[in-house]
Amino acid sequence: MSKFPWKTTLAVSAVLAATVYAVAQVSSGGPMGMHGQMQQGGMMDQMHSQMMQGQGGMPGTMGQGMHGGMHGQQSGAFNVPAMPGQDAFGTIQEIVQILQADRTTDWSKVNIGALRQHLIDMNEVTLHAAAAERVLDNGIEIAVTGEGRTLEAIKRMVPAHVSELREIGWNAKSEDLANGVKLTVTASEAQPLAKLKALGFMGIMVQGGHHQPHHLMMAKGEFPMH
Ligand SMILES: [Cu+2]
Repeated sequence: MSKFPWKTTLAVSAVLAATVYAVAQVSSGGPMGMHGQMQQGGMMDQMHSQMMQGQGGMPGTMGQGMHGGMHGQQSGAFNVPAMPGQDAFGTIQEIVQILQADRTTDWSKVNIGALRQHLIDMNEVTLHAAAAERVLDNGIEIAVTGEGRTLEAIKRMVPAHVSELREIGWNAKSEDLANGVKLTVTASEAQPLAKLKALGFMGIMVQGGHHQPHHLMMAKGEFPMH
């Protein structure tokens, strides 16, 4: 009846026994399975109660992801997973949890769709924009280009980021290109040329800590969209 060679079945059973088996109720059909189940009974009870504690103690609001993850790694025990999925998904989840935990949230203004569009912009600019960097005598010039959705994201994000850079004391400016934006950063004592060259487009884009508060404002409908 079996289509699979015995050795393969045994190997699969072994893998199951070593991983999934200890936590969940797995088929007790194989000889290894039966053996493992009997030996690990006590351990399963222990892990089960750990899982229950983890669920009971899980905070429902902000900071949960990172804290839970670190805790899980340190203890090395089975626990509830901390990772929500993709980074954008997790970012939105965290913001929604903050809004839900805040009694003053004005749901008539909340706009999670706007935050999602911004996170798509961030994805486009970070992962899909082309960045042609040219080193000048006293700075760096970067032609950030793309098409379609990527181009839209570049036009929104790069000039907005220049404003943020200027606020934290950088000599930055942007200029429209047909297929993107030209970003120019002039070197200074605080931002020497060697550093600008090393940072390049994305190293410059991540300067400042404005995204986190801006994301919350966008979600609350308080951020002027471009
Ligand atoms: Cu952002």
